[in-house]
Amino acid sequence: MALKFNVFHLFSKLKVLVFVTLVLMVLWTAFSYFVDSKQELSKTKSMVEVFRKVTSLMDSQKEAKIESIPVVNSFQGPCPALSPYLRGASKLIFKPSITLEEVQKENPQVAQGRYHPTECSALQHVAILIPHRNREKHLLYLLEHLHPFLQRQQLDYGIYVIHQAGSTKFNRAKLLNVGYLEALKEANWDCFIFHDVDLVPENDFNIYMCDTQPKHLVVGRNNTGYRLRYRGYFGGVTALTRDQFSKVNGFSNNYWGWGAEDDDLRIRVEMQKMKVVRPSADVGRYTMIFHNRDRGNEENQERLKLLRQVSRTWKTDGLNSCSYKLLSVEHNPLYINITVDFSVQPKVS
Ligand code: UD2
Ligand code: MN
Repeated sequence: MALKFNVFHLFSKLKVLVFVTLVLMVLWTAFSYFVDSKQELSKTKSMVEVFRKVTSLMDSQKEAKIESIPVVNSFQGPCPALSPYLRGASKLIFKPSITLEEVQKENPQVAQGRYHPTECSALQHVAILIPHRNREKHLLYLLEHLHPFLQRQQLDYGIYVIHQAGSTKFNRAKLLNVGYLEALKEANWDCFIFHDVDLVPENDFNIYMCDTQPKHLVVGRNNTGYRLRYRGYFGGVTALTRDQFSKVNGFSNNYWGWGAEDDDLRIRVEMQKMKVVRPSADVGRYTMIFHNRDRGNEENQERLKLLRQVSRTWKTDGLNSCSYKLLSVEHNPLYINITVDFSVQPKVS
C-alpha cells in the first residue's frame, strides 16, 4: 500500500515538472523572438540611414556638377588606363537631317559643353579647340560623333568652338591660340586637342589624351587613302599638354589664309627637342567631310617665306603676342562658343 502511494506521489511531481518546463520553453521562445525582431528592426534602420546618406551625397554631387564642373570625386579612384566602354573601329554615318536638339538629347550628361565621368576620376582634363567660320553643318556632324566618343573614353572634357567673326582672311592658328588662352581662364586644363571641324575620328582607341611628347592623331584619312600625307605632317588634329604648347609659345599668329601653320608648329616642337608621336595606322583613322576651299581662306602666298623664319620669330610671335578683340563667350549646351574679331586691334588698357 505504502509503495503504491509513493509511486502515485512521484508521478504527480513529474507532471508538475513537465508542465513547468513547457511553460519555460514557451516563455524563452517568445523572449528570443522579441529580441531578434528588435535587432532586425535596428538593422533595417541603419540600412535606410546608409541609403539616405548615399542618395544625399549623390544629390549634392549633382548640384555641384551644375554649379562648378568639373568635380573630382575624392572618394573615387582614378579611371582605368583603358576605358571598358571602347568599341574600336566604327562605320560613320552622317545624317543630313540631324539637328542640334537631337544631339543634345543623345548627350544628356553634357552641360555647357562639358562632361566628366561619374564612375571614376578622369585621368586628364582635356579641352578640345575647334577653329570655325561658316561650317555649321560640319560642326554639327563633329559634335554628334565626338561627344559620345569622348564619353566612351571616360574623359573630363570641354569642347570650345573658336569662331572668327567678319570676313577678313581666316587665321586657323591664331584662333587656336585664342582658344588656349580663353579656355585656361575658366578651367585648369591638362591637355589641348587642336581639332579641324571637318575631321571625324573613326576608332575610339584613338585616345584624346596628351602624351609625354606632342601627339599627331591623324595618321590617315579617307580621302588620302588613310596614308600619312608626308613626313613631318602635323595637320588636322594634334594633342599638346599645357606645358608643351606654352614651351613652343603656341602657334604663330601670322598665317592668314590656307596652309603651313601646322608645319610651323612642328618646327617649333622640334626646336624644343620634342618628338612628334602618333597612334598606330589602324587607329589614327579619320573621315574628312568633303568640302571645297572656303572663301576668305585662300592659299597663303607668304607661307614658305614665313616657314623659313621660324627659328628667328617663334619667341616673339605666338601666345605672348596674341592680341584680339573678344566679342563673346557663350556657354551653349553642347559647346562653348568664343567669338573673336581679328579685323580690329583691341584697345590697350
Ligand atoms: C589642312 C589641315 C589643317 C590645316 C590646313 C591649312 C588636314 C587634315 N588638315 O586642312 O589642319 O593645316 O590644311 O591651313 O591636313 N575653317 C573654317 N572655316 C573656313 C576655313 C577654315 O571653319 O572658312 C577651319 C575648319 O576647322 C577647317 C580648318 O579651318 O577644318 C582647316 O581648313 P580646311 O579644312 O579648309 O583646310 P584643309 O582641309 O586643307
Ligand atoms: Mn578640311
